[in-house]
Order: sequence, then C-alpha cells, then structure tokens
Amino acid sequence: MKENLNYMKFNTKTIHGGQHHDPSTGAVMPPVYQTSTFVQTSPGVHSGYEYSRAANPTRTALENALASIENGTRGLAFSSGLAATDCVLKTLKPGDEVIAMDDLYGGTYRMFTRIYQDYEIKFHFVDMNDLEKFKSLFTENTKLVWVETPTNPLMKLADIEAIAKIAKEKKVLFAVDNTFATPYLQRPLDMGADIVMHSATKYLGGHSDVIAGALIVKDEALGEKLHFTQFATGATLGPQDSYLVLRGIKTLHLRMQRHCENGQKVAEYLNSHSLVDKVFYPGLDSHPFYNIAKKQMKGGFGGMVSFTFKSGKKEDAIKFLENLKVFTLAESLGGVESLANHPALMTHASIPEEKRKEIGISDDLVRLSVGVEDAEDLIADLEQALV
Ligand code: P1T
Repeated sequence: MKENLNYMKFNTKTIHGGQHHDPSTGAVMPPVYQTSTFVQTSPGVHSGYEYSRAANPTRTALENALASIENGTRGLAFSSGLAATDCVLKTLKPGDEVIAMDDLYGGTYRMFTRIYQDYEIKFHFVDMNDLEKFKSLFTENTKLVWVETPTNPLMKLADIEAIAKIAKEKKVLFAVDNTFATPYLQRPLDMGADIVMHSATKYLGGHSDVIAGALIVKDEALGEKLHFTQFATGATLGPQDSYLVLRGIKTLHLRMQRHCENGQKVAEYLNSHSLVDKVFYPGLDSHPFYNIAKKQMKGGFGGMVSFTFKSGKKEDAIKFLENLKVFTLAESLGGVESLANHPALMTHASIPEEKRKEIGISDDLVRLSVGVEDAEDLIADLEQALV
C-alpha cells in the first residue's frame, strides 16, 4: 500500500494524491468496480462498501484525488456539474437567500431562476467587484454566496479572498465554481471558500468524453452533510465515468500548462486583429480584472478566450464560426481539442435576451476553448476564418 502523499506538491498530487494500489490484487490503477452492490457476511457486516449509490471504490479513488488537488478533506463526484450545484442548493430551505455572481454558466442561472426560485429561494445577482453593493444584499436569510471566477463566458473575475472574508463575517457559506481555472491555477479553499464546485466534464476530465461534477470541502461536517444529500437524492457518478475523470486528472498539470500558453497566444493574436473589438482574457493587461487575476491565478490564465467583432454583427460571428476548420463548433470546453461556441445561441440561450444584453453577452460574442494543439495551427485557423 502506498503511503498518503498529500503533503506533496501539486503536480505530484495530480498523479498520486489520495491514491493507493488496489488492496485485493495490487493493481497499480484502481479497477473499475462495475458493481451495484457488495457482499455482507452478516446483516450490516461488510467491507465498508454496501451499495454503490452510497460509495463505490472507483468513485472513492476519484473523490480522494479531488480532495487532494483542491486541498480539501472531502471530495464528492456527481453525475454532472449541475448535479453537484444542485446538491449544494438542496441544503437550503424556503425563505433562504443566495447572492450570486451576475455572470454564470447559463445552466446554473437556469437552475437558480427556474427551479429553485419556485421553491421560494431568493436569488440576488450582482457584480461581485462592487463589494459595497455585495455587502448591502446580505439579510438574516442569506445562506449562500455563489461565484464563478473566471466567469462563463465573459471572463469576469471575483476576488475570492475579499469575498470569503465578508462571507465569513456574515457566517454564510461561500461556494466557488472553479471549472474555468482548475486547481492548477487557483485553489479557492486555501483562499477561504467553503465549497469548490467543478463541472468535471471540462478540464478535470479533459478529453470531452464524460459528463461529471464535483464538490470539494475542507470542513468535515459540511462534507458529511453534502454526502448525505447526494446519497439521499442519488446523483452519483458511475464507476466507468469516475475512472475516466481520475485518468484525466493525472495529466491536468501538463494540459493546463499548454492551455495557458495557447490561450495567451490566441488572446494576443485576437487583440491585435483589425476585425476584433474586445478580447476577454484575464492574462491581457488590458483586461479589467488583470490585477485580481495576477493575485489569485498562479501559473497562467487558462485556455478560455471570448471576443466580439468591431462590426457588432451577429452575422459576422456566425460566419466566423462556420469558417473554422481546426476549432470545432460545439458546446462545452476544457478538452484537449479546441472548441468554439456562440453563447447567445448555444450555451447561454437559456438566459432571457434582455438579461443577456444587460450583463454583456452580446450577439457578436464568440467563446473559444483553446486546446493543446500547436498554437500556430490554431492561429492560422482563426486567421482564415476572420474574413
Ligand atoms: O455540463 P455540466 O457538467 O453539468 O456542468 C455545468 C457547468 C457548470 N459550471 C460551469 C462554469 C460550466 O461551464 C458548466 C457547463 N458548461 C458548458 C457546457 C459550456 O459549454 O459552457
């Protein structure tokens, strides 16, 4: 059995964190325990595993890896990113209030406003960079602060430490969707957040072949409460998918390094293009949140780049997306291959048009998930598509 290597540095943890060789066979990689149930030698007497909704050894291996790379004590793996978010929301009661970032993945916004609002949970959406406005929204019913940073798709940033301090003073749980940054770039639990959430479909899985979600916490009692909610409501990740995400995590640091290099190059290229208006990328010194990015993102700024056209025309965005050859026009992000997306028509179509306009998701906005191909090929593809 391997000793616990959680004291090691990040790159080592992506490979070894929370892992041990399979105790029954010595298999170096955790077997895919494709079983729903486990033998009991007498009623209630078992190996620690009884039914795979409660726990499955392949999922446990992934959950231990998740806890390790985010510096938490407990990881939970879900059947999707939204299932992970849903688990947090299910801990609330009617009358509770949530303060959330005003730019969020469309599906998160849809869940908040079209599912949980009907359960009488009240949501306040605010630009978290206006800390005074943020503070003014707290009431005695506020139970949760929810932030994405960088946000999807406008790449806004929120100062995790500053928000954590306020949330702590107010004794309110603070959750960070860390999907875009990943723990390679930023570890919110170390900055005072209570919960980290991931769409593990994205960079953690890394190969666009699985839908998965994750929650990671430091506080053990909170971990137990979330595990109970997950167990009691059922949105767990299956063993095969757990294996795929675990396999992805082992190369997270290598992939992120290249995503960051390519993201920076693509952002700089677009920034100097005559047809391009605004480029949204935290690694450009013209980005309004560059200083926060430098403070809380370590080792680069990620692979997500959004931009608009000087013409402001939706048709130009569509023509560009149709022209692409190396970038694939598809929803999702964070895989090794480069993807392109039109938020208003695709990933954020569930946000009402008026609200989209208000927060800046215009019809000429394009979002790129810059992959790990050769940057020269990616830039040549953008060049031939931007006509
Ligand atoms: O798709 P799912 O695994 O359920 O994760 C939802 C989710 C949560 N948070 C963020 C920041 C996300 O980007 C997503 C999913 N996003 C896309 C599918 C997309 O193309 O933006």
